[in-house]
Amino acid sequence: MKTKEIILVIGACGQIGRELTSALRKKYGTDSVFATDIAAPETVPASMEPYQKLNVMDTVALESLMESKAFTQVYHLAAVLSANGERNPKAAWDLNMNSLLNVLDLSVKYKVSKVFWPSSIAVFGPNSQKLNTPQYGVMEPTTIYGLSKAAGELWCKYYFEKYGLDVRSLRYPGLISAGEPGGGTTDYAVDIFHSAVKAQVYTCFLKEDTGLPMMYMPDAIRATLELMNAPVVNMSVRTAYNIGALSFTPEEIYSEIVKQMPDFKIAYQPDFRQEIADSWPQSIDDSTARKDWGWKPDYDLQSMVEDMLENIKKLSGADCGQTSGTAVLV
Ligand code: AKB
Repeated sequence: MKTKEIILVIGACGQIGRELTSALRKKYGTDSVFATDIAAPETVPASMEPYQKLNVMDTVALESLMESKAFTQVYHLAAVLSANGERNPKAAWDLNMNSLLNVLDLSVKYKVSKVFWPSSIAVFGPNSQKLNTPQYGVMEPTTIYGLSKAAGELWCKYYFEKYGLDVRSLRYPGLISAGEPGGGTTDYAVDIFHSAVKAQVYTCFLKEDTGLPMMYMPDAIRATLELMNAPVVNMSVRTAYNIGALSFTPEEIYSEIVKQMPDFKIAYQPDFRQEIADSWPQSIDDSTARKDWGWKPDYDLQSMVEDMLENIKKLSGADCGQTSGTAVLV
């Protein structure tokens, strides 16, 4: 007999959380997916219901929720990203690490079947291979966010090996969606669309030739669902899987947008985020994910830009956007 899934999403109001919660609800039913975030309920759209305010650092509150609901899956998305992390490194480390440890401990205690926790290309550093960065190789991240993701990956593997907890993870590249991003170095690739649609000049905080791995949100959501639904025997990676899709520079995405919005202008004013971007890979070797669970992205630069512009135009005026419903459910 198939067990009914009861799913907890932590960080449901963030850039990934909004779209993942909606995709999980399409797949498993609204009432089976319980959304939580630090945001006060009155600031959260009614479509988030069932929703509860939760500070993931509050172990007592998290335990009382997990004790009351018998969750079968937990998606722990709350994190401080790369740029914000550098503003207060110790606070970022504390939140990113201790929240993960809380979730892992309680998931063991309450016998959760599967846990998802996102990692990032930020686990790589200046000594990593820049092009086609392999699954295994030199990492040595230089941001506190990258340090916390690299250490977190090893904690996930440790909990799998010591306690049999089925934790799965992806090293997301920069994620592009109509909704607001969360304080990362790749956020320029979202901000640029909002300026284009508002007919404003976009001032980019990275240099024009800074290549980074990126992914359109519908691909990222589908990757997450595919990973979580893959047979356990196929999971050869217990840290986090490399996944790739697009790689482009600010000038390349600008050129693609200009094809549709010929008056759009860009200026460059690199700031502290340039050093972070320079430490990361330019493209990712995701052959292990392709082999283990069939990963394959759908969107290229042109189709992503077309879809984003259409979505942002539709959304202008609304502040908490969701990318198109083209994410395929698995
Ligand atoms: C960031 O820029 O910090 C994130 C990431 C690549 O994980 N988008």
